[in-house]
Amino acid sequence: MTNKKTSEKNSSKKEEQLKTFEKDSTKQPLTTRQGLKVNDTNNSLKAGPRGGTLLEDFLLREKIHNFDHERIPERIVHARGSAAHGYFELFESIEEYSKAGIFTDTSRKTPVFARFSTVAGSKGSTDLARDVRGFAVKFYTEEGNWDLVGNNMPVFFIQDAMKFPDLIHSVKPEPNNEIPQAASAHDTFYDFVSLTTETLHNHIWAMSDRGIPRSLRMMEGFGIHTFRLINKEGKSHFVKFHWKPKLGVHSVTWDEAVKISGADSDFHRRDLWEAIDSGQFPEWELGVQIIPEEDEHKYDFDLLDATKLVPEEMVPVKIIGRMVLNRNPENFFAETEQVAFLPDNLVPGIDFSNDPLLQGRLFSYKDTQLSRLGSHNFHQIPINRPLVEVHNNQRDGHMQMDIPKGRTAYFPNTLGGGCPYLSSGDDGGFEPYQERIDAKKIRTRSPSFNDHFSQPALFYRSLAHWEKQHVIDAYSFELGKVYHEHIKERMLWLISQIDGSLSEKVAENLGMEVPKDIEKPINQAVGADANVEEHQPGEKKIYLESSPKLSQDNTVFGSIATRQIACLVGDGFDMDDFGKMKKALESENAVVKLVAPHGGMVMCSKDMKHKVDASIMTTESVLFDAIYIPGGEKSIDALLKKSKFIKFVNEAFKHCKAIAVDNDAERFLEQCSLGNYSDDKAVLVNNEPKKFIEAIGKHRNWDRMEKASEIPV
Ligand code: HDE
Repeated sequence: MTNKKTSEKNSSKKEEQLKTFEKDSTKQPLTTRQGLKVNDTNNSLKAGPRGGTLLEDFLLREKIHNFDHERIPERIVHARGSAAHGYFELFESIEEYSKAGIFTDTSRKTPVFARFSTVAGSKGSTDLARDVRGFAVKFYTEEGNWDLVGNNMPVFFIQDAMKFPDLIHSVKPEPNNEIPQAASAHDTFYDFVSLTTETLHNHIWAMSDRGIPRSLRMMEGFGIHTFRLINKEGKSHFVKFHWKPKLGVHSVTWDEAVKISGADSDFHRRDLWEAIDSGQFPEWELGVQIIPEEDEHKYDFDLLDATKLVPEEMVPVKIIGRMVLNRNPENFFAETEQVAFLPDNLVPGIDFSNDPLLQGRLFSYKDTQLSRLGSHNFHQIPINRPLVEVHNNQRDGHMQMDIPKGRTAYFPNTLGGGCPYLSSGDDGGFEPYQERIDAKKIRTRSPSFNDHFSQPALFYRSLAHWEKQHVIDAYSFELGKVYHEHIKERMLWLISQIDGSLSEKVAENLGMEVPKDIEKPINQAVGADANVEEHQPGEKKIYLESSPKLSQDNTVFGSIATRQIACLVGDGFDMDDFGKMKKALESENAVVKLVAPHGGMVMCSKDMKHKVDASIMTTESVLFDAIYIPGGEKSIDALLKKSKFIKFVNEAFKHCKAIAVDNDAERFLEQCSLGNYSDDKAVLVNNEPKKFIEAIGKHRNWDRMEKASEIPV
């Protein structure tokens, strides 16, 4: 057991380790890479003031040479990402299941580095693409690094690693014209999806609100694969990992996502950075679903199939610890870009299952880091270094940063005293789980993976009415962008396997009919030699009517911490109204911003100057969670003179956000297109701040959705 003092020390150990690599140039002279002080970094060395540049100019050559090599290949998938440092702590030991120190020692604070990402887009693409989000966490444990490299959805598109290049090639920009960027709504993606029925489950998650999160801090995370936990006695249990955000799971609407992409394509990155910077540290609880080995074949689905989830109603999630992110990186490239996550970074007490997707990942990540980071010594980059010491007989290669001492680089040896020596399991040595195997070597897919429709249907059945409407809209948008009729037809047929009314509504939006049946060109994910009949998607089963935990309607509500509130003000705004509201909102840790007709300063009714956070010209309604307009005759007149304020409020109303106005600000609402809002629970006129706070805490007023869809913005 680590005592409390040691635990605090451990949590800052990674920070200390990174600090030894940090470079602070304050009060330092500019030098070359060799440490030579430089007297001019503005002019190259020339043969006379108007003459040619001289080859001998090593200052010019060094500067340009470094510049030429600044970029490394971006990640093939998950190129766009943002990350932060923090720690993990365990609430209670689960030693009956795992011997891992991180799961048994409650006195530890384990440093972590978490990176969130989109999948399809390039490094500079928008944060708000409809996409799966990566959720990768590196734990710097006392036994070495453990990486849990997951996503924000509990299932994956495909079942076998062999299909990954096909999936990614289909969703990425099309190879002839490199269009579209960070978007799944195009022919090649739907050509593939419609032929590969196993994709249907992850696909409907991507079409749901999960595909467009409000914040990276408001997403769940999942390890997806079934892993193993191994206890001291060597007994194995299957496990699924879950991250549950303290702020609940919340999303934006598609209309907002599209507009945010234009107004601030760094929306998620900025949100994460600012929350941490302001001391509002994002937090997730870690949960485990534990399944005894004996129960491996008890379910209607295969635990090794990554396109299936285990409903929480069938196996509850046991919360065992929490992760807090409390420090932004010092340098994006050195940390967020160079971090290398590897699903094969394991510690004793955790092990792999035979999930064929996971097995393929164990090869891919190390391989990809090599081409991305350029050297197999990437583990020596500060962000990737474990906290424990590393000793082995591996040597040399590009960018070796260590200076290994001694004559021996082989094992066994006597000349090096037999070191570095081997550790037994009792001494913390990693021992693979001894799984019994008696099988034929065979290139196939298990028939137990063939059920492709039951779980997408369970997901859809479990959604609230507003979530279902968003799914209908998303399918209609995405398929509406597909050019080829036969692809749309196949998709409509597939969607009809999820739910008849869903496919009818999508078909209506597309101006098409749902085909009654289609020829066999589905589920082409089988080899030429395989029995195609045997590999067709199986019958839809209903083993659970609904799984309420899958709906965002049942997430955590109430907190307004870090929510962005736009206060629309002009000169003369009522300071009494504003002061009271601001105090109430800030006491709940919301972020209050003044949006005015101009930049600079704005004057309140008490003749005090207030700094404007954004002029109406530079900001958009979609960047805020709620709107407040204090009274003040002159202020309201000033707002009414700029039509963009009207659009601002109309848009917030359309997106079902809370709006509060005081005194003569109601005059402003009357000019907007809200219709009769007297019974709208989230349009508050002259109400207590408490009511406004409650409305923001509900995230959105979805009861307004139908009416809001008619607002012409
Ligand atoms: Fe990945 N994946 N993946 N993936 N993945 C990569 O590795 C790959 C899969 C995930 O923030 C790459 O370092 C294969 C599932 C995340 O740096 C690459 C297969 C899940 C990240 C790769 C999968 C993920 C990656 C590209 C099918 C959720 C970003 C850059 C067998 C459980 C990590 C890199 C970060 C990144 C391969 C499937 C999550 C190419 C072959 C399933 C969060 O190696």
